[in-house]
Amino acid sequence: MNSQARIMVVLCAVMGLLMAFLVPASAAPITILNPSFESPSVAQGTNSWDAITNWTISSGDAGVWNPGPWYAIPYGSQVAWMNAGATISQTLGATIAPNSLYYLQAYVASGWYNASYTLQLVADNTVVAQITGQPPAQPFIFQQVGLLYQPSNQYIGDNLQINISAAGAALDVNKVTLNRYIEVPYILNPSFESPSVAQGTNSWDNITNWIITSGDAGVWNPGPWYTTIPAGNQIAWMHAGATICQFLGVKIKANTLYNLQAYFASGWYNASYTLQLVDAQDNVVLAQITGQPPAQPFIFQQEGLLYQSNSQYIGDNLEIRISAAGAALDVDEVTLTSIPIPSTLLLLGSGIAGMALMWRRRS
Ligand SMILES: [Ca+2]
Repeated sequence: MNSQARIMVVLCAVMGLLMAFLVPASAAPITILNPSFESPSVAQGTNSWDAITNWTISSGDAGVWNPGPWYAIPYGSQVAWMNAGATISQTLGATIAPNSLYYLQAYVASGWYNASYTLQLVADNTVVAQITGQPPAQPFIFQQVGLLYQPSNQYIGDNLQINISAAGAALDVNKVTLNRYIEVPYILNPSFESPSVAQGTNSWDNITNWIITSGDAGVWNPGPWYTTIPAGNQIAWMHAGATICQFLGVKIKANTLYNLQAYFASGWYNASYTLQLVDAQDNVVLAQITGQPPAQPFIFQQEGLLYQSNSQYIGDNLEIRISAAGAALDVDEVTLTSIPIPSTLLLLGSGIAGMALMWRRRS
């Protein structure tokens, strides 16, 4: 590494650190009406029949129940009861926002041994995420269950709907919550708008905040070459054999899920990309993805990878590397975001892997 690169690394580290402090990760609750089934209010030991305020009973029989001494209830004094075959739904007022990870949770219980629940998130009349399971075998004990949903671009702006279904036997439900984890951006000049160049022109071996470690690369303002650019007016161009990287001020945190994404395109048929998340201290590739941009020239497609922090690398700085092979590659809008993994989700490692696969298929 030459001295200029070293200085850039230090600058990146300082600026990245500042950004990390200015934009803390946070969970924002999404409003669910009557989330804990306290309305309509009923007397202890009684229930409503096919009436739950703000919820639609789209199949079967369901209502609210004030069970009194039957239950230790997580919130309030009422639960929703659902017979096997029942589904309750609520369409939320909030629209799906980009750079988000949604976490739907509910408490489920049953007085029967063979009850099962299904939680679903629906967008644009499509089930986008679901989880099915059984409440605790011990009767009348509530357990919190949940699912993660990372929206793909096609659903941004749509309303989310929640479905809860019961099968096998009667199910009780309490306190439904939906949180949006707002992802934290870490990358400088992520969409290659700097240095700014005139339409139809490009920079050569100069991309602000990025280090070109091999081959030739720069920014390009392609104008009419591209009908759609993911962000701004400029993209990065990379010749075959080129690698660009950025050292981030972000240190790897425990129990964190990192999501690295970028848009790729090419004017050639045999271009391929490699996107890597790297431990900069140990020079270890933590996660990578290799593939080809769309066969149709000058069409961008988003690709990405997920990395769940491993205790061995905690405290080390992250680096992003992007490489081109085969033919010239164009890149835009690189995003690295992270969310702290709630402790209950650490048990759902397979669910996270499943989500990654689903997400890749859709993109
Ligand atoms: Ca751009």
